[in-house]
Amino acid sequence: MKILLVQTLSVEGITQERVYPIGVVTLAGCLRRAGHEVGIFDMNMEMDPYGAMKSRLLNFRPDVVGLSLRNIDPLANKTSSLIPPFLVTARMAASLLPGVWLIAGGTGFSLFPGRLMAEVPEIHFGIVGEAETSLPLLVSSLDRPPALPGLCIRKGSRVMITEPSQTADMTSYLPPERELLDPSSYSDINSYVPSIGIETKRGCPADCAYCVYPRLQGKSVRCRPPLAVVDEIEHLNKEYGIERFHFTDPIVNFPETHLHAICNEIMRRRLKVKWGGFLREDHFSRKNAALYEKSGCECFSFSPDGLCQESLDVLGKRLRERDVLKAAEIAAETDVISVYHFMVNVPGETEATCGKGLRTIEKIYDIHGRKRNIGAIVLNNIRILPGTRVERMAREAGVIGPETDLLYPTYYNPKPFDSFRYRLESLHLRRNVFMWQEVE
Ligand code: B12
Repeated sequence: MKILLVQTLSVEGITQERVYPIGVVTLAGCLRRAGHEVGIFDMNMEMDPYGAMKSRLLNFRPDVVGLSLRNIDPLANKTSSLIPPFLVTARMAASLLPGVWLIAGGTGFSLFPGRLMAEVPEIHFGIVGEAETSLPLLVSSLDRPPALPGLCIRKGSRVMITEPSQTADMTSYLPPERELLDPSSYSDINSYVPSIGIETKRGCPADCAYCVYPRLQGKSVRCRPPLAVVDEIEHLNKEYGIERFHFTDPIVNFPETHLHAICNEIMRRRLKVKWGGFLREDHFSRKNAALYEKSGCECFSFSPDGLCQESLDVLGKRLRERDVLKAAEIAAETDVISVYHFMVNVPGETEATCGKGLRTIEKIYDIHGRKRNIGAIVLNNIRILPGTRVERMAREAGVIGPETDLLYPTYYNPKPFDSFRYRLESLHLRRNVFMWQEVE
C-alpha cells in the first residue's frame, strides 16, 4: 500500500522552534519494513503548509494517510489552538482523495482520542499511544481490524478504544530510519531548541499532579541499551553532520547509571556533540553534573515546577525545596546554561506561597549571578489536561465546570492570584536584564 504520514501543524508559525518528527519517522520505518511504500510530509517545514499538502497528496496519491497530532496547543499561557489546523488538514485529505483511509495518532491525539474522533468524522481509525506494532497491523487489516492495542474504532455513532500499548521493548528498539526524512534540513532551523530528538527510554515513574507523561508512555521505565543510543548519535553526527541533540525522555537522569553509561560512551568514542534534556534535581550531584558537562551537555533543563515546598507538595513532585536550590548551586558552578520551569498560581496558592515563590526566583538569580549561566526561568500557569489530579482539583475548586471544554486551552489560574505570573515575570526579567547590563 501507499502510505503518507503527515506531521500536522505543531506550532503556530514558521518562526517558532520546530522539531524533527521522530514519531512519524519511526512509524514510517515500521511500515516500510512491513512492505509498504511510505512517504513523510512535515507541514511545519512549509511556508505554505496547505498548498504543499495538497500537492503532496495529489502527486503521491496514497491509499492511507496517517495524521500525527503532536500538540493540541502551544501551551506557554497562550490561548491559541492547534485543533483547527488539524481538522482542516484531515478534511483536505478526505476531500482531495475520496476513498483514502485516514488514521490519526500522536501525543495530542492520544490525550483526546474519543473527542477528536467525534470532532473529525473523516478519520476512520485512531491509535492511542505508541504505535510501532499496531499501525502496521491496522494497515494490513483496514476492512476488519482486530482489537489492536490503542485502536480507536467507530461502532455506529460510538468510538471504542482498546487499552494502549505501553510495553514496546526498548531493548530491541529500532531507531527512526532517518534516511526517510533528511535530518540535515532540520539542523539550522532553531535558535535554542535542538531540533533532533533521541529516545533513550520511555516511561515515567513520577506521579506529578498535572502531568500526562505516565499516561502517554506508561509508568514503568523502559531503557534502551546505552551503546545503541550512542550508535544512533554517532550515525546522525557522521552521516548528517548533526551536532546537537535533545534526549526526549521524561526524565533523562533517571536511572542515573543509564545516563552515565551514555555519557561515558559518548566520551569514549570522542564524539563532538552537544546534548540536553530534562533532569531531576534529586538525582543531580556534583559528580553527575561534571560528567554531563564533559560529555557535551549544553543545557541543564530543570522543571521543579513548584516555587516553594507547599507548591512542590501539591504538585506531587516528591522533591524538597532544598533539592531544587542545591541542584541550582551545583549547576551554577559549571559552564553549562541552566533553564528552570515553574508553575504559577498552583492549587493552594496563598499570599505566603507567592512571597516564597518570589524569593525562590531571587535565590536562583543570586546563585547563578557569578557566572551568569542562567538561560531563562519559564513561568507557566498549569494547562489542565483530562485525567490528571489537577483536573480533579480544578473541578472541586470550581475553576472548571461540567461545561468546560478541555480540548481548547484551559489553564488553572483562579483569582485572587491570577496576575501573580506577571509579578514573577517582572522580577525574572529585571534580574535577567540587570544581570547582563550590570545594573545594580
Ligand atoms: C521531548 C519533548 C519535547 C522536546 C522536543 C525535542 C526534540 N528535538 O524532539 C521539547 C522540550 C523541545 C518540546 C517542545 C514542545 N513540546 Co513537547 N514533548 C516532548 C515529550 C517529552 C516526548 C516527545 C517525543 O519525542 N516522544 C518520542 C516519540 C517517538 O513518540 P511520539 O511522538 O509520541 O510518537 C509515538 C506515538 O505518539 C505514535 N504516533 C505519533 N504519530 C503518529 C501518527 C499516527 C498516524 C499514529 C497511528 C500514531 C502516531 O507512535 C509513535 C511511536 O510510538 C512529550 C511528552 C511525551 N512523554 O510524549 C512532550 C509533548 C509532546 N510536548 C508538548 C508540547 C505542548 C510542546 C511545546 C508546544 C511546549 C512549548 N510551549 O514549548 C513544544 C512544541 C515543540 C514542537 N515544535 O512541536 C505536549 C503536547 C500535548 C499538548 N499539551 O499540546 C507533550 C505531550 C508534553 C505535555 N506538556 O503534555 N517537547
